[in-house]
Amino acid sequence: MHLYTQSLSPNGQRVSTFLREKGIELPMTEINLRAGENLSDEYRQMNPFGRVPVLELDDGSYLSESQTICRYLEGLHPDPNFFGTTDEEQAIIEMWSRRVELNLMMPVAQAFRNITGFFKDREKVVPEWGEVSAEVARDAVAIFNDHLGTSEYLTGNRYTIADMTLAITLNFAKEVGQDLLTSEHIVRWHKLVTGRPAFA
Ligand SMILES: N[C@@H](CCC(=O)N[C@@H](CS)C(=O)NCC(=O)O)C(=O)O
Repeated sequence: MHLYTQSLSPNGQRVSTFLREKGIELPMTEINLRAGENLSDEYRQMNPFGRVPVLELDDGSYLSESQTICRYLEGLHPDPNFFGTTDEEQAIIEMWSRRVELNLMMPVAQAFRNITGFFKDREKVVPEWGEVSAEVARDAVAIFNDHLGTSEYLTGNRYTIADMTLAITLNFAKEVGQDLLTSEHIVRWHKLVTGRPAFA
């Protein structure tokens, strides 16, 4: 297997944090997003959407979507478990993962991309959409904060892939000037999660 990634990007961090949590080492190639290496015809053979990360499997096929890559690696290395064991647990973890991705990670990314114009060389930038997205992200964080007032982690008393994605999203948001770590419960939870060695 071979990982193509940009380790500082949020989705790159999702896979690298997961690898550290699992104690897995993989050969990897850093893709220079700024230089548009992910937009070449050659790269798009691996992922037609031109995004990182991509995992090349031993049979020469490719997986993209960071959560899909993590799920595949969990199948190969089941312990420790981050995707749940019973049907119910797996469904609850997936529910929270999708809530984080769709309601927070996407708006944070849209706010970053449309307010800063970071990728204006490759996409249309709409600053007003960036501002709306930043507001959507703030509203979503309030909901996660309320939930974490009654739950140690997103899914009860166990740390999962959903917590990894939320912590990485909040770290990225702060780095790009969207500090969403302002409410009591989410701050408590964030300290707990980012105190793990995989986040060091
Ligand atoms: N849903 C995808 C999102 C991948 C994604 O958006 N990756 C970003 C880095 S965080 C990227 O490749 N950006 C480069 C670009 O937009 O040109 C996943 O989970 O892997």
